[in-house]
Amino acid sequence: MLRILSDLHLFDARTRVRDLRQLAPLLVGVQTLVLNGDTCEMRRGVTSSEFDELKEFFRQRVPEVVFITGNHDPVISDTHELMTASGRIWVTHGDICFDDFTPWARHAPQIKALIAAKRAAGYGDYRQLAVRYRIAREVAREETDLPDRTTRTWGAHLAWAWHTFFPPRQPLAMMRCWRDLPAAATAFAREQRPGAQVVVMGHVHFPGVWRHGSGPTVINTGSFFRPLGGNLVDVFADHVEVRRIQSGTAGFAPGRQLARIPLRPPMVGPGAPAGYAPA
Ligand SMILES: [Mn+2]
Repeated sequence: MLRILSDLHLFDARTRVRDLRQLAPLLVGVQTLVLNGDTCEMRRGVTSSEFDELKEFFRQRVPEVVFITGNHDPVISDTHELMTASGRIWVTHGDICFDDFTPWARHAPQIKALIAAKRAAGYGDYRQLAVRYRIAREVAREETDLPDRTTRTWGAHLAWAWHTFFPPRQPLAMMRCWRDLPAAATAFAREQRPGAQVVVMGHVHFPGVWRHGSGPTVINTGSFFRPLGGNLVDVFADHVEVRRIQSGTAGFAPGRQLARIPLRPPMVGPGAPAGYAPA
């Protein structure tokens, strides 16, 4: 079984994951683990030995691990998306659904300026996924106006809260993104990944399952932050399951099933999406 998690935000002062071993119950029986972005906070305070330790933790427990990039870990790998189940499932972090990636960020003006400079420099059509991924990951590497997320003191928490909730433009922008992501993901999938029946994203930290008209089912896996928490996605041969991630004294574990989505037979032969031969 292939399991998708996202937004662990390891090393961030507010993630509920304080020790990697808390994650062990989520890895039992998993053949392929897909970490769909923002696995760790790489832009401040992560040493290369901490980074090696976390990669090793997963690789010791799961036969195959796929690290997909997010805006907080833009250099964790060169993988920005995954098409799985013969092209029926599209997995990507989700920031590329928004023209300015993280519209709720306090440093949104800097993000906008970096994007504008790259678009003016002729990176290509901004509607194209390859262009989006390239610009998004370069911007994430170049951002400098970032709050301190990794210091665990009351002063640092207060500064973070102030920077996150004031001015209130920021929480309002975040709620707009909660509202807009399912429709944006549906539109993007229809254009760029028309064979996808299921789209799995994280990024906005708002877990849920949506379907707009005849579009694909959009799943958001939330995060490991309070208060909304997260969901996991399990991919089987003929269906997808969404389950709540529950937390207890033993750490995090798969909880109750929230949705079960049957997969249509894979598209093979003439008319199948180019490049997505069945595994
Ligand atoms: Mn993100």
